[in-house]
Amino acid sequence: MQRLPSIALFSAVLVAAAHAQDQGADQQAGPSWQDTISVARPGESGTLPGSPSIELREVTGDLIDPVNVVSAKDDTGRLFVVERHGVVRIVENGSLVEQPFMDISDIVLPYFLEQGLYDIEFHPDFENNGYVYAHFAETLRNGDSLIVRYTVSSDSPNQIDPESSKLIMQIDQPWANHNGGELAFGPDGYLYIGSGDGGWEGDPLEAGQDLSTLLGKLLRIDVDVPEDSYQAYAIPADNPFARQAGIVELFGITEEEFAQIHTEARPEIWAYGLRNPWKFHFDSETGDLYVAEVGQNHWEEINFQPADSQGGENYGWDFLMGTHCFPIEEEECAQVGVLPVAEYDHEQGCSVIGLGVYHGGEIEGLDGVYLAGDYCAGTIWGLARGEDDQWVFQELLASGVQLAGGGTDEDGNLYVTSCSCNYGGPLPQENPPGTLWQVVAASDQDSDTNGTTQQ
Ligand SMILES: [Ca+2]
Ligand SMILES: [Ca+2]
Ligand SMILES: [Ca+2]
Repeated sequence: MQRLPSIALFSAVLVAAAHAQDQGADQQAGPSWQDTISVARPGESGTLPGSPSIELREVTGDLIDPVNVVSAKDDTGRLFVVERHGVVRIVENGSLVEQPFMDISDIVLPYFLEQGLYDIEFHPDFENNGYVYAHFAETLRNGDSLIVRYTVSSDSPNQIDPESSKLIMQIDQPWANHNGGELAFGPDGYLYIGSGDGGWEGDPLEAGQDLSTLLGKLLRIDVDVPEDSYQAYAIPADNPFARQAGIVELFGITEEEFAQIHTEARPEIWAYGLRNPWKFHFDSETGDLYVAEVGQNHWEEINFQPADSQGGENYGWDFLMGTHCFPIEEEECAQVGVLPVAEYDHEQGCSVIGLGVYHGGEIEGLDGVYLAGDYCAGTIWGLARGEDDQWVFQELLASGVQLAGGGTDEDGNLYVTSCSCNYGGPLPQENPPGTLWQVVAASDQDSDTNGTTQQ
């Protein structure tokens, strides 16, 4: 029981899990839950129904540690490339615009590889309100995560107004690693925020399972509050922990409603049990959500959340890593929460980089396939349901580049970024330049051995 955070007293799931762990030694020998689950692993899960074949085509180089690529979905066709040191560059008609869209490098802390500017997202009504949200490690607060809203300049659609900043949220960061960082507006119009477990290794804060902290979570907030409100955001009424208990409610509520009351839980939480959700992506057509969860030393995993999810999923950290016990040496453990649909081990990579769901219409067999890559190995896999409805996780490309991020344009075409960036430095500006690539159909003529082509 000593590994359980106190908040677990409020969680039937966790108490049950701990009970099962305590009883582990007494369990009758028999098939473990791990023998009966289905999770897709590369090489073991078959092939994708449409047999897609891809390569990477260079769009532009000369980027400084590019970690994300974003579309404003405003019919301008512009792509926005997030550089880790705090700058956002525009790619228009295939070429890099000289003037940055945004430069907040004076307040962004990029010293550790997992720090810096993580992502920007455009408000769903960006065309009318000009709002852009940035998530970054801030210098004065020694790397604490800030989510700040900026407004596009009234003089130029290709620049934010640097004076327009409005603080939306601050998340204290006890350690430099595991900061999550991804932002996305869901089909519901709410802003989703990926937040890591705080850092170090082994989740020393037990943040993943602690509902009283924003660390180790997927958060969901409503940024559409009146400008004169004292709150920078509101809590969507249907967030799973939005309901706060009042004494007057003691009578006349159901057992199910009691089970949903967690008096210490942060109402911003949408899902929990996460270690470092560095990237997550919604499918722009179905609303399904894919969370690429960076694991610790052994397994990388991808979690699938269907569009009709009510939230409140526990993705298992730090009871589990993928579908395996944590610590890994434990041979038996309880199944906790929602298992990933795909996983791969560290023989095949080191950190999963979610790239996005393809809907570009050009690459045969790739429509609706979610792509993920690996930062160390450069492998790109495709994830989708096969003909028997089982998940298939298939290698599509050995790219040979160091993958860092990915995203789609407004037509559903998929782009990925690569860097030459490593733990231990140097600073982003001193690294060899990074590259923006488009995922395109493989053409046997002009691909080199790495499956990448220069423009
Ligand atoms: Ca994003
Ligand atoms: Ca951290
Ligand atoms: Ca998990």
